[in-house]
Amino acid sequence: MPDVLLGWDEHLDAAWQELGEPGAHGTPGRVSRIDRGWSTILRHATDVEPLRVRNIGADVAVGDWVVVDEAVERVAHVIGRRSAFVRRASHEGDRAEADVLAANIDVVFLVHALTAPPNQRRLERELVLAFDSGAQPQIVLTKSDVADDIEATVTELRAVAAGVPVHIASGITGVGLEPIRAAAVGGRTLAFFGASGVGKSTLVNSLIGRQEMATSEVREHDQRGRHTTVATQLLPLADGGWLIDTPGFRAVSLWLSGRGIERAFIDVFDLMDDCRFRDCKHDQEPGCAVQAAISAGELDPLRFASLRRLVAEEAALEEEQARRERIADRRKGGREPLDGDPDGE
Ligand SMILES: Nc1nc2c(ncn2[C@@H]2O[C@H](COP(=O)(O)OP(=O)(O)OP(=O)(O)O)[C@@H](O)[C@H]2O)c(=O)[nH]1
Ligand SMILES: [Mg+2]
Ligand SMILES: [Zn+2]
Repeated sequence: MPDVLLGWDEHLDAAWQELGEPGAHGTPGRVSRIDRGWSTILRHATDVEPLRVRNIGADVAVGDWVVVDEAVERVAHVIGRRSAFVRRASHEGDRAEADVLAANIDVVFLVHALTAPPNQRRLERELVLAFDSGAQPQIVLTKSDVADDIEATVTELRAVAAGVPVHIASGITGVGLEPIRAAAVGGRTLAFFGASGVGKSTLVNSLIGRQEMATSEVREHDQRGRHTTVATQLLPLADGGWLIDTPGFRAVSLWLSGRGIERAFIDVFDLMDDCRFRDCKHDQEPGCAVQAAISAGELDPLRFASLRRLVAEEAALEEEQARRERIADRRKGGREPLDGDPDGE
């Protein structure tokens, strides 16, 4: 039986059983770090000699539970995830690929710094991914020890926070860390995401009580970070529970969304329910509750525009996926690809 203290649970156990033979061979371990084709794997919560094996060809992410082959050379199986924070990989021009930033997490902390101007549009996108992850989203606003107008920043971000908890903290003074630590009770896994320089690693170091992760100064003129953390890492908390520190990322591109958009924009969807016509386009229609709220100053038109962009982005992605599936089906059926099909060879 894999280690419950490392995050094993019934869901993972069921997914493991489903692998059957030879998948059920060997005891699963948890990926704590990935470096260019190598996975570091913990076999139990206090493993001081983790395995290091190849993961070429295996679709692994930090936090995954995996089964290693008998020769202990490579990842043989990845056990079905119970949650994962996924964005669209940012390879310009390429076909859409998923980029799994962390797996098997209980709480997603979206980290923003109180020292930078509030970025509502970024938080909205992050919330969509966080809701879609299957984990519980929360927000941490860092650098409270040096921020000027905390109230104003908090108010702006809360306006787009879809009701999720917002914590104000400092990784330097340790203020505001208790609610974050409390989220890990019961051996749960917390993952931190956000732009470079917002203070994720500083927060993680403060929570675990030692300088495990390297940190570095942001650029003075624009508060941008220097991409200090280069590898995602799973780290134990002293009293149980796990933290995942991740490299700062710039692009928050949507991956296929479940109900993430609806949940991140629940206030706007609630308004839409009140439109007079069920097929209201929220444009010029009479009785449109969305336009009424915008006129009344109750809904920021920028937030509504943001929702429209996200819905369009998701629709384009779904369209592309559907097209790829059609092509794959046709190939399976042994028929020729259609003329002019960019994917047909
Ligand atoms: N005053 C103050 N400085 C902080 C706080 N948190 C982080 N910093 C500083 O901000 C800078 C960036 O912090 P990091 O923890 O490296 O940021 P990060 O989010 O891990 O950045 P990447 O690894 O590049 O994604 C460092 O100089 C930290 O000392 C805080 O709460 N208060
Ligand atoms: Mg970092
Ligand atoms: Zn409407």
